[in-house]
Amino acid sequence: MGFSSAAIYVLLGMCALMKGSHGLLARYEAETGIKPVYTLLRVNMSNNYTVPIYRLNDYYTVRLCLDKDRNVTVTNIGYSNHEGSDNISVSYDNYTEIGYFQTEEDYSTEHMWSIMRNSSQVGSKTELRQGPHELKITLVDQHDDHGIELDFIELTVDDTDGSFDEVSFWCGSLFPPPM
Ligand SMILES: [Ca+2]
Ligand SMILES: [Ca+2]
Repeated sequence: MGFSSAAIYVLLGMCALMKGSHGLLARYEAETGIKPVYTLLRVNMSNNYTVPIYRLNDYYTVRLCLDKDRNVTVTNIGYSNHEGSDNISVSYDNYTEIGYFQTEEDYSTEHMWSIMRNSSQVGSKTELRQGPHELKITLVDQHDDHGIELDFIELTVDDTDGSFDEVSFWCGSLFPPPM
């Protein structure tokens, strides 16, 4: 009995530590809040839709509404790519580039837009101040004329006191797209 209680406390402690050190995962489908004309039906992709970023310097932005100062990490960006690889820049508020990733080249199949790929973490943890921010994803270099399709964005947000609210964090726009 005593051992079980101790084990539970150790487990609880580990959970708290994981939450404190890694933060919470906040996920946003790229097609959320965008007019249907700008989305593409891709049944193998997350939530069945993507958003094209095809031409050089085309970009996608998502608004963040910080209820307080928080540390935010771009943990993963889901995308699909056609043929040649591209360089994708990720920045905050139009000027602070936190990093970039290179998309995976693939000439193997006709269905490349339906192959889900992951950027993994981009840049390092950034402290964002309370208030509105904009996360921008820009096609800065491309090796073909097709760019990428953006599927989803995953951020890890530090939440030391349990006050994080994901809908507010995405400025209230965390809803499925119109069908
Ligand atoms: Ca491409
Ligand atoms: Ca999607």
